Amino acid sequence: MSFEKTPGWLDWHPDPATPRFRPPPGSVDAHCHVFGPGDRFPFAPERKYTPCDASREQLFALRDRLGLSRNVVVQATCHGADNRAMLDVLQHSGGRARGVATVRRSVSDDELQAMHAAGVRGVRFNFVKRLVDFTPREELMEIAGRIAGLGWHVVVYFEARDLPELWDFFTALPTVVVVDHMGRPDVTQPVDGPEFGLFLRLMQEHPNVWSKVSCPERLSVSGPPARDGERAPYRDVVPFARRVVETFPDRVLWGTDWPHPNLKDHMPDDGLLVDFIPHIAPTQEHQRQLLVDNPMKLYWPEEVS
Ligand code: 0GY
Repeated sequence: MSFEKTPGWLDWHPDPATPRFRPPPGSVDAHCHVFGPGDRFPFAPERKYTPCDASREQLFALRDRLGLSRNVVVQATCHGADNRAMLDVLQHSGGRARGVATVRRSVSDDELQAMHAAGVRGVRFNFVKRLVDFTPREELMEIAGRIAGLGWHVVVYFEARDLPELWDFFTALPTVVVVDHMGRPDVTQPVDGPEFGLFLRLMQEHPNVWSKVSCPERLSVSGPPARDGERAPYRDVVPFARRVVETFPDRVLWGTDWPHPNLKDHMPDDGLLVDFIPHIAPTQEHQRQLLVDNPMKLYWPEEVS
């Protein structure tokens, strides 16, 4: 089956630069996706966008090129609750990929067990209205209760302005809760302002809440980076991500977000995204926690002594 891409769709970067920053051995890309390929894994009828293809072979090639060792593949909304493309990655990764699924209330215990055996360790609840239709909170809470028994966690994706309304739901979840992209702050607001302050308070008051310090290319308003060695890449996002890393060094994760769905202005060079890391985690200790220790604890605990 062939699919027509959403008009204006930006394809992933075909030739990313080799990063100047060398990630520590065993580093994990803890937020990435695959798209199709559509002729093998058709996109879901309820999707809000139709992307280009982005296969597991291409994901593994990027992993190696960037000097990373492992992937956490997050189910993309264009596949709805059909997790086959994501599971296919896990099954062909030689144990070097884990997954985060999207499931509906109708999922059976046998299906959850099979996903666990394949390497799924979490479910994602998406509250970004342009990406998904509304799901009642009680349905999500029921799913969270079931996956808690497997030792999985919940990944949540939302925009900063919606945090006040979502607060009670998030803080009632019975699992580790991983927030995508720092809750999508408006980086034109002060890092010490009330909006980001609420997100920091969520993490401060709830030690089960983790954050991905990912997606500077999505959050930045200062535009694409210059590779001139003077300007920090995505410099307006640096104070936000650095604050989270330095305040909660044992609860942060990093990821490329390849193949970067729904970008409008520019497609990032994934090599530059790796070069962003030392700006937000300047010390080797924080780099190791962000890229190795924390994702290993969450996704490969059996390998952590
Ligand atoms: C991201 C961000 C986006 C999309 C999705 O699953 C998805 O479709 O996550 C977005 O459009 O902001 O984290 O990949």
